[in-house]
Amino acid sequence: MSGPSALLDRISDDLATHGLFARGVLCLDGETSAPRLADGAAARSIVLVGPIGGSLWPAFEPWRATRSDRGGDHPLDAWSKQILNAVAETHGATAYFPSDQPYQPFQAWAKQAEGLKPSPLGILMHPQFGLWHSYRGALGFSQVLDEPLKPDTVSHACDHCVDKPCLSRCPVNAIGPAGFDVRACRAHLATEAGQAGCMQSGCLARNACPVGEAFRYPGPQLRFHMQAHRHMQALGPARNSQIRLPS
Ligand code: B12
Repeated sequence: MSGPSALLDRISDDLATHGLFARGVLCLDGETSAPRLADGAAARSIVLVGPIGGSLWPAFEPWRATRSDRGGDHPLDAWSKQILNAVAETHGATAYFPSDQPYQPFQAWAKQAEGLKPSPLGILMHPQFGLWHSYRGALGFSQVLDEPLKPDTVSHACDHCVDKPCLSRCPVNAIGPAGFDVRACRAHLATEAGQAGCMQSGCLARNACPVGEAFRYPGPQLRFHMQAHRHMQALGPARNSQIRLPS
């Protein structure tokens, strides 16, 4: 079999052994903001790639253990690049990564491809996986792919959540209607209480969300992401000040 959906099946097979999934597909209609392919042309389709719950951890952890440098300063990015650059080469795609600058609009892509909306934390809410999902990269293609994974309508769980525990669990109120106060969050993480709380068990606000609890990351992965969040290099004012969340 050939054609766009067969291509997607082959990509999905290649990703599955690494605990990664083709999360969604979106087509770009020759937009000027479309990311560039390796040959300089605008990408016509994007396949979003990411884990579901802790699915990547059983592949990532053993990989990291074999590296003499433990994967370097950004091990998850290094691992993702190794896998996705190879998958991209196999399938004639160009790979993009969420932490590479200039930032590609991964969340905007996910909204379009998967119909997701932001939770009060800024992280996109998935109807099944809750806040326990992310994006490790995207594959850009010169051809227009089918969008078989695109849902018609997606229920946004936060619309039906009356208590919104995510808004009241942060020990330093770093999350509120005005946005996410990164500075307050990081200052707390450096304290004894922060070390014993969020650094140990993961962001308490994120943990408070009742949606997709079965997909919560395993403890070592939660701690890994909190370390990364705490130590992420400040690259500009937005990183260290009050961040206004999307509407
Ligand atoms: C910079 C950045 C941060 C910065 C600041 C965010 C900001 N807006 O400036 C900091 C370091 C604070 C941060 C923190 C986290 N981030 Co962040 N971050 C990014 C990054 C690299 C760029 C965002 C950006 O500027 N995009 C450029 C614009 C043009 O793209 P966009 O899609 O249109 O932008 C949307 C987002 O910026 C969003 N937004 C705005 N403000 C905030 C604030 C937060 C905290 C988040 C998560 C999103 C968000 O609204 C925009 C419109 O939709 C993205 C990856 C990416 N390339 O998108 C990840 C990304 C948004 N982050 C992500 C995550 C998971 C986190 C953390 C939970 C990670 C962690 N280690 O715990 C924390 C949140 C802390 C918490 N409360 O739990 C995920 C979100 C996945 C999802 N399910 O939605 C992304 C997509 C990375 C990924 N690999 O999947 N992040």
